[in-house]
Amino acid sequence: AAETKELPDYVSWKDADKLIMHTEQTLEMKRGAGGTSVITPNEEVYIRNNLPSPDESIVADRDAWEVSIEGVNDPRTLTVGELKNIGIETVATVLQCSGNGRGFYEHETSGSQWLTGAAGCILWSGVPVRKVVEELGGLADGGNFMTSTGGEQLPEGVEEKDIIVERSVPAEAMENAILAWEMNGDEMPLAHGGPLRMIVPGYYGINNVKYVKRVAFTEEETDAKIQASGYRVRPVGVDGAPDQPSMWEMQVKSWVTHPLKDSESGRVQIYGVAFGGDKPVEKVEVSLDGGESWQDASFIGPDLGRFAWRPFLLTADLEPGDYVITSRATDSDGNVQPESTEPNHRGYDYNGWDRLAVEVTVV
Ligand code: MSS
Repeated sequence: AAETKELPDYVSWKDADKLIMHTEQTLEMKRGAGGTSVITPNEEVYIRNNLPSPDESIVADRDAWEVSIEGVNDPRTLTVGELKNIGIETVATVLQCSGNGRGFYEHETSGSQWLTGAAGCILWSGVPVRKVVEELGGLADGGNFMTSTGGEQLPEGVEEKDIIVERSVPAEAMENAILAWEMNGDEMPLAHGGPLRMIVPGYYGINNVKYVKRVAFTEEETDAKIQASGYRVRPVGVDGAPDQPSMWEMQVKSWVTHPLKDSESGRVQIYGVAFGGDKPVEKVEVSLDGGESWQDASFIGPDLGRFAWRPFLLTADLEPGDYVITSRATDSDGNVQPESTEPNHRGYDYNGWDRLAVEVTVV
């Protein structure tokens, strides 16, 4: 998967040199791409599509795109044009695939063998969902979950519930959620969910439904397969089921993005990214000896809020030798990134600092 192939049409505008193409529907950002200025450029942000991308025609008249809002006292279908008139807010979030790090597990897993690059830090602009709910008379009774439906055209002859991208999150997530039409200052690219995308800060990628056509406050979680049995954390060999934890809030994580290769001795800038998932990241430590000893790193760049990641830096004076460089983040609740991650059937979110380490020879 590692060699560069020609990018498919819907992402032809992306920076092929910075990406690894696993399949036409899954592109990973190379480790070390993305830069140190907090925000990941759109050209480098990973792609994960469970279904083929919709046709370009859905972004021809962006303001005309419709989303139906249900489970409120005054349910209505609103256009993007109308949403733009209700309110605007901007939020920075880490967008990370549930399977980011799958390639670090030792057990056999199906799905893209992502390493660190199914993640980016992005500024989204749109209308706060809570403002839309307010505008439509508030939540109706029994709205326990916020259920978002993707606008893909489904192929004929398949059971809709088996393939539709429809995700439920606890209704409280609405407090921070945004219906976004802008990504890092550009109109939302089709590949990332234009004309309109549900952004659920602090939650795994799958909950950030693209080309969203329906937002319903529902009593129960959707019975769509992608929710009922997909994206469920369970032991290796066990089938997915609704009583297992869903891939909702993200966990504390960090990794080094430089140096990745052999280095010259003397002063070396060691940096990477760290985030707390749905909590702020408080601290990052760096180890040069595979976790034997740790030193505090400092954060660089502006703090864009608790859902963003923070680039970190440790300046070290390195003698010639072999180093195993890794990082360990702590969130504001004191959760520390673990040494290794328990295997789970689908290989979700590997956050162990052991296998996220890089081996560097200094000469
Ligand atoms: N949405 C829709 N509509 N469809 C699809 O497919 N996918 C998911 C999300 N959303 C989808 C959606 C996933 S799964 C992810 S990660 C994300 O998205 C991604 O994003 P981008 O923009 O990067 O591509 Mo895993 O957890």
